[in-house]
Amino acid sequence: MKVTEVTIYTLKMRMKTPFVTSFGAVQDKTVLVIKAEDESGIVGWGEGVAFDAPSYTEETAKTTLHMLEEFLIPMLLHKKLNHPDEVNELFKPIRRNKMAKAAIEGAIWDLYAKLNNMSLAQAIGGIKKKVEIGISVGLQPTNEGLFGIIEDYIGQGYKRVKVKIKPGQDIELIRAIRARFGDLPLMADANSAYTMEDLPLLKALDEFNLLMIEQPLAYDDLVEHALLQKELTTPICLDESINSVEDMKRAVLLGSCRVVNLKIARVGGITEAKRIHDYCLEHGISVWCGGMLEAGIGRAQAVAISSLGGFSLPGDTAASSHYWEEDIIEPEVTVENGFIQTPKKAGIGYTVKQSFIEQIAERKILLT
Ligand code: OSB
Ligand code: MG
Repeated sequence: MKVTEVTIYTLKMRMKTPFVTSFGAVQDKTVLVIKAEDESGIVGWGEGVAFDAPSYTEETAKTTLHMLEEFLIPMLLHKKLNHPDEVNELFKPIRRNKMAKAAIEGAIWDLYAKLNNMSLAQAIGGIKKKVEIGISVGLQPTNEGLFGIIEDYIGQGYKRVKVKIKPGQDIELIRAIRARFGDLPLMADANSAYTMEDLPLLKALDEFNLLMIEQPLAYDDLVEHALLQKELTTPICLDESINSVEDMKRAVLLGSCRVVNLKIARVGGITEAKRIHDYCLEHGISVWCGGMLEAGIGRAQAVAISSLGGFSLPGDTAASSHYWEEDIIEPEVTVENGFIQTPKKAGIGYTVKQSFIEQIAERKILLT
């Protein structure tokens, strides 16, 4: 493979409803679409998924665009590659900037799979014909509103429900959901909203038999999560705190979690995500695939990685229609009885709607 030109499209996509977490709301999602063309004319597609504000991680849509334009894509252009794993190695001199790296690395994986006439899932080593899906529901203004949404998604077959919590919207909220929905497979995601001062409250949540509690403490902490896990019967799932296989090793050494929410973008790409998956399998950590409110290309990558054998719990990769009036791929991603079929076609397995992208793009940047 040798990439001879890369096009970056910047899109602003309006979500059907704003997604609210303990750190804020997202309604207009900036989507970077990355098109990488090989010397043979074959095209690979990637997606930049960072948010506009640096509140989930330190990256933003603008910092990822900057890194891609000024550093990452120039490093990659006209370089001969035998395998997409080499991209991870190539980018090692650039510190962090994981979502920027993942955006272009994903395009190289798609290109590689297409050049070898394999599905992305196959290229990664995926084995599952369909992947199991849950729903992540943002904070809602009222409990009644939240109950309506949960009812709707259970009715559609989603396999588990994740709700967001934050101080003031936590224990009574979970109690109310349990009272209303009984033993529904339920978990809570705090997006780092608590500290060890909240230990009594976090311990009190044990009563509700949550599947797990996601990222209760600081985004950059592993030590206090380990102390907390010793105090809780509920498994801790780390999201923000795991950004590399090295982080995962430290978390295992310390006992910081029993579960990991794996997002390709957060860890710098598919190669690193696969390494974390393999490490977790060997060390008894459960793995599932999280979401970044992605458009279709990122969603397709999530489906592919979820087809790896170690993804043993339902992921957050909901149907395209949960987020968008119109997605950038066809067919759109659909969920039936709580499963997405792993596509068999070459590459990401969905067709990218280039004319739709051209039509809605705010900017188009060509790098050669
Ligand atoms: O913590 O997993 C998270 C959305 C935005 C930022 C952070 C998170 C989330 C989600 C939604 O939980 C996942 C999705 O539906 O894409
Ligand atoms: Mg999370």
